[in-house]
Amino acid sequence: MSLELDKRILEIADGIKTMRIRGAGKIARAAAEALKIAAQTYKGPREPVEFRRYMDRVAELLISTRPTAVSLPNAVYYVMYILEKTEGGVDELVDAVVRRADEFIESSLQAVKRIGEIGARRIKSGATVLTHCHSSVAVSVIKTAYEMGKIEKVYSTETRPFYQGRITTRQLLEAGVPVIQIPDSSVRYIMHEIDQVVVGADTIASNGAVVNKVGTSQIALAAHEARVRVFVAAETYKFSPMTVIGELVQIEFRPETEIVPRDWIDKHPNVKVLNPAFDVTPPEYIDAIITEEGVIPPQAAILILLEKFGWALEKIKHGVIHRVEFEESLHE
Ligand code: RUB
Repeated sequence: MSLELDKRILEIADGIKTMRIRGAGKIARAAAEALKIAAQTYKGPREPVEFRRYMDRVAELLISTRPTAVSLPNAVYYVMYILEKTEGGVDELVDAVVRRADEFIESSLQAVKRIGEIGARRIKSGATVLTHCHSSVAVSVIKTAYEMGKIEKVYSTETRPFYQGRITTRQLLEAGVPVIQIPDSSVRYIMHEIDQVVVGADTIASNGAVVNKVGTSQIALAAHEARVRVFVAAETYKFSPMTVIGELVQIEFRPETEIVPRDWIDKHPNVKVLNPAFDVTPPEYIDAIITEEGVIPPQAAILILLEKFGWALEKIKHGVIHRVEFEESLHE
């Protein structure tokens, strides 16, 4: 018989699925928080094996909510790994999960701040910057650069169909940054005014390809054509170790009703509507990736993976990796 989960856990899972909680970093932190709540509200048998089984169930539920951002499974595995490392009774395991979740959340927030500082140094004085979607990390870079007096103005795309660009615009306005909201389709027209593009990432593959909000690759293409530099701001837990062995990143397709209203679909039953939420920008169109560890060329993504996942990569190569072992090297 499976235990009933605390309402807050289900709310977080549903929040991620329905995008009330969104953005790769926030999703990761929310998942860590849900694991913490799960541990704190465990009411099952006082057997460690039962507690582990229950936590596995919560972990699987969280990972199943959205497929593209690797930050989500990376965060979950990071927290869950402590269950492999901790001995003792259920009380000890609960404490360990709570501490581990707090540690992830804290280090994730620190990383966002640090990338803001490192990234701001890469913004040139008097820059006009273009950003896409809403990335907390990209906003952190832009805000910090603005505080340093470097930003003249920012173009923020609407980011159809979900309009996350409006969140970016609002946050930048609140910080006093001059910001202009533009439709996604005007990016190439506006590109001659842009000095630098700064975007976030959901997942970075081992070859340096960046998976981010759909439209990012078109922006990168237009920037490339206009010789405008493209920077990706991303914490190291957005790098995907499984891509080292050729696993592809799954692109999420969201409901058609985000694109057109239900009654329109009903009136045009033969029209197929597609709503891919992310796309892949090849490394050739990216100038640098700004992480909390420093700035790297996209081609050096493998070095981040080797540094953070080195031990696990050996096992991945031999096909004997399982997700918890994986996590060990991620954070050592
Ligand atoms: C959000 C998106 C963001 C990245 C990075 O997509 O693509 O650019 O997740 O965000 P969605 P952050 O709105 O579909 O989740 O820097 O905040 O982690």
